[in-house]
Formats: sequence, structure tokens, C-alpha cells
Amino acid sequence: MTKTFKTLDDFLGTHFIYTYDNGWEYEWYAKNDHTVDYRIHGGMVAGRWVNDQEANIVMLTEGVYKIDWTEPTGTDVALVFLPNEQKLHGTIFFPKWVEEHPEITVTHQNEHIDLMETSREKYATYPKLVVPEFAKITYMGDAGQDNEDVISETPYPDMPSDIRNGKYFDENYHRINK
Ligand code: FER
Repeated sequence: MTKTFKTLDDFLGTHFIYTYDNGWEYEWYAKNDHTVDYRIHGGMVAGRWVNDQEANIVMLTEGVYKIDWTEPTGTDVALVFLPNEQKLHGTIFFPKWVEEHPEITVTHQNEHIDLMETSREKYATYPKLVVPEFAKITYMGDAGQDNEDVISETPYPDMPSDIRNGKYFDENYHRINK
């Protein structure tokens, strides 16, 4: 994908893979103007994946996008994408309990919302773990908005390279092995 991002509409429907400078690898999809999906391939909560997280998505200036949300776990995330420079900055604010029990959150969250909400009441919130990092974008795909195939299964080790190598989506951005 080699287009230049200018408007909010250019950004919505885009699917990204990126690696933070601390080594954590994330996959993230701007599903529509108020919704994101993501999958985590490396880092403290590798294996976690989420559909239909409500988020605030705005364009700050041409080609610069800011996304903010709060999760059922109590984790907060703030991202600034600069897709024309193949980079972003992300800050994640983990409640104490996610740092102490990351395995509880490593699942397809949508099937376990009750567990996230009971855990955030049961365990400690503070002090929070703040992780601010730059990331390099290693893949961008034009998936189109509201494409349910983009983030639709548990991550496996070669998934990011399969996607980058064109082995995962067909020409209509549907999953090949489904
Ligand atoms: C990101 C995408 C998703 C990110 C964090 C998340 C900071 C969510 C993490 C979580 O719920 O554990 O780019 O970067």
C-alpha cells in the first residue's frame, strides 16, 4: 500500500501491523469512525485479541491521526499514527492487576467481558504501569470499513509474516483459509 494519507476517510478502514521500539508487535484495524479491532503478537499480553472496541478517532492535521479508548479491563490506550512516515506513538496505561495477572487478559476478550469486569474490581488498579513507545509500521492494508475478516481468529506465530507476504487475504480482503 503506497497511498498518501490526507483525510480521516483515508485512514478509516486501514489495517496495520507495527512493532514498538520495546519489541512488542501489534496488529490494529480502524474498523470505522468509532470502532477498532486489534490483535497482540508480542509483548506483555501477546495472544490477546479484541473486536469492536469503542474508540475516539480524530485527525489532528493532514495525515496525523489520534485514537483514544478505555477497555473493560481498565487499561487505557492513546495512539498517534503518522502513516505517511510509517510510524506511530502509543501509550498504554495498564492497571496494576494487568501487570500482575496478564494471563487473565490473554484471550478473545469479547467472549470474557464478565471476567475482565470482575477482575478489575477484585484486584488492584494502582500504581498504573505507563508504557509510552514509538513504533515502526511494517504493514498497511486497505481492508475497507466494517470488514469482519480482518481480526477474526486467534493469533499464531507466523500470522504477521503471512499477512505481510500476501498469504492471508485475497484480492477482496477476505481471509483465504476460512
Ligand atoms: C496498541 C493497540 C492496542 C497498543 C495497545 C493496545 C499501546 C491494547 C493493549 C491491551 O489491551 O493490552 O497499539 O499500544
